[in-house]
Amino acid sequence: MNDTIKSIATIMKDLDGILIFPHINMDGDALGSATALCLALRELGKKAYVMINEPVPKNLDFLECGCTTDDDSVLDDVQLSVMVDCNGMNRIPGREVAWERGRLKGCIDHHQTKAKDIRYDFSRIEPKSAATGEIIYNIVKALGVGISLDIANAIFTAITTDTGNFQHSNTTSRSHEIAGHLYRIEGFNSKVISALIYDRRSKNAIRMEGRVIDDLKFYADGKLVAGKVTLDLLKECGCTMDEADGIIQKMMSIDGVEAACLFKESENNVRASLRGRSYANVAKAAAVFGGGGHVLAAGCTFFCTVEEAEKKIIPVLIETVNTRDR
Ligand SMILES: [Mn+2]
Repeated sequence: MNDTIKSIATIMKDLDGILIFPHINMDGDALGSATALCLALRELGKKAYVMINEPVPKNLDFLECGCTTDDDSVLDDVQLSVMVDCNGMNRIPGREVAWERGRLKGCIDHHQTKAKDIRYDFSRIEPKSAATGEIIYNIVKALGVGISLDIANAIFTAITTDTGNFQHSNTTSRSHEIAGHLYRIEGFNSKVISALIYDRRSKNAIRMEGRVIDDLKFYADGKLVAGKVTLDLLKECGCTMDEADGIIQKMMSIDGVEAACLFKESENNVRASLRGRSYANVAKAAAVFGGGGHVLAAGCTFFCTVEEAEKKIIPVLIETVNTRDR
């Protein structure tokens, strides 16, 4: 059961000492939503932090406004721990101790798949929202806080990144309406923010992308495309995994492709990022392997080699692109 925006704002107004948890491998929506909420709570005079345990991706460094910390003991008294853009403990690994410090637990998210291992004092999960940033925008308004330039930049980042710059099918009139309001905030400039997010890729990252694209495999008459970013490739190109962002969008831009799968190898596991174009329910395919996400954007994790992961998931994805069940 979803709590209302108003009741969540009322709960938050009464609390102080709030830790906000974006998901691991934070993206623009996770960090943008967390930052916007943190800044709004601070506007109300509250002590709030965004709890992270990994570096902020380079293309999101402009969101750093003193909100993030990796210090578990940053607050003496934590009255609320709240997850944003995720809803399960598996999405905040390494931050369990900090999470448990919150006397109340909350969740604000837009992912369709819900974790069963966790109980919240309040939660709001809106799968129809293009970004968690849209929900946060409404909470900020319900808190009675004016949208500052920093909050506007954070919410815009959340929405532009999760909608693929307003191109994905999750984009709604509301996404544009919220963006429309942000444009009216003094000093807001979408061009500047977009350039910071999208136009700062390194030469190495572009070269790595070329290597991945050279090596793509196609299945099911070109309806499915799969690629991989291995540890060896990262090393050869002098890149980190966050520099692989955007490759899957390139794969999806190929004519005739209905679904894409990008394997990302790390020391401990292989993450498969999945995208669907129109009818391929990739959340369902991800769920077969214990993953989840949105109907057209999902992911799952394998604890084996890339080749073994390929063997497991490619047949499922071929089935997915060959089935129109929605
Ligand atoms: Mn999101």
